[in-house]
Amino acid sequence: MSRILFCPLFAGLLSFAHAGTVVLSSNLDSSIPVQIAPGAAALTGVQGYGGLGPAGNQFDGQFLRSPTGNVVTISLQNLPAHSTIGIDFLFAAIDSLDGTGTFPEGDFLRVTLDGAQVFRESFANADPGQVQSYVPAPGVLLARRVDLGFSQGYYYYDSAYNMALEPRFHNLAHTSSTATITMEIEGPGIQPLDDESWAMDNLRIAVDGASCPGDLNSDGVVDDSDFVIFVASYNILDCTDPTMPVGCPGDLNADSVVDDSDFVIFVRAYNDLVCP
Ligand SMILES: [Ca+2]
Ligand SMILES: [Ca+2]
Ligand SMILES: [Ca+2]
Ligand SMILES: [Ca+2]
Repeated sequence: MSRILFCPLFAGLLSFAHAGTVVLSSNLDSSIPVQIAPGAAALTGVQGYGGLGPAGNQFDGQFLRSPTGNVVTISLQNLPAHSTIGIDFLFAAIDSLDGTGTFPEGDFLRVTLDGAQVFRESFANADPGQVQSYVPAPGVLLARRVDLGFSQGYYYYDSAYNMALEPRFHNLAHTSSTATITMEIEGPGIQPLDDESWAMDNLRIAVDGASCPGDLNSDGVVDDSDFVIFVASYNILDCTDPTMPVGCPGDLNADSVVDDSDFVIFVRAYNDLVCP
C-alpha cells in the first residue's frame, strides 16, 4: 500500500474503533441470508420496534423472529485470516419472557461460537418482580417493559437491546476459516410463540481483518513501512466509546443522510496488527 497515505494520527485512532472485515451483514428486511438456518424463525414486521436504535442502526422493516426453544444457526465459511470475530445485532425481547427461575420462568438467551458458549443470560418482561440476569452494558438498553406490539397486555410488554455495544459479543478469539454461531432462548421456561419470543435485526458479523501484510513495499523487510489500509463504515464504529477521539462521522459524502455510505478510511501500521 502507499506510504503516502500513512498518517500517525489515524494509525493511533484505529485501535479504538470496531473496524474490521464484514463477513455477513443483513437488515433482514426481504430475505434470510443463505448463511442462516432459521429453524422455526421467520421474517416478521418489526411493529413497535421500528425506529429504536441509534442513527444508522435502527429496527426497521422486518426482523427475524423466533419462538423460544428454537435454534438459529449461522454458518460462515472462507473467512479471511483473522484473530477475533464480533457479532453486532439488535435484540428484541418480545412479550412475556420470564427471567430466571422455574416454569414459566427460565428463559435464557444462549449464544455459542463453534460450540463454546459466549453468552447465556435471562430476560424478563412479564412482571417487574421477575429476575433478569442480563445487565445491559452502557448504551445497550433501548427500551424496557413497554408495549412494542405482538401480544398485548400487562404481562406482554417488550424490551429492546443494541447488542452492537455489548462487549461480550466482540473481540472473541477466533482464527478458523469457518465459524458456526448459534442463537436461541432456552431453559425450563420456554413457551409458545404467542406467549413469548425474540427477534434480531441488523445482523452484522465482522472479523478483525488482521491478516498480516507481507513486504508490501518490496523493501526486503516486513515492518512498519508496510502499511495496511482499512475502510470502516459508520455502523462499525462504536460511537459511544469515549476513548475514540474522532467520534462518529457526519454526512461526509453530503447526501443528506448519515449512513453506511459515509465511509471513514483508516491507515494502520503493521506493528498495530495482532499477527498469529
Ligand atoms: Ca430490518
Ligand atoms: Ca408485547
Ligand atoms: Ca411467558
Ligand atoms: Ca417463559
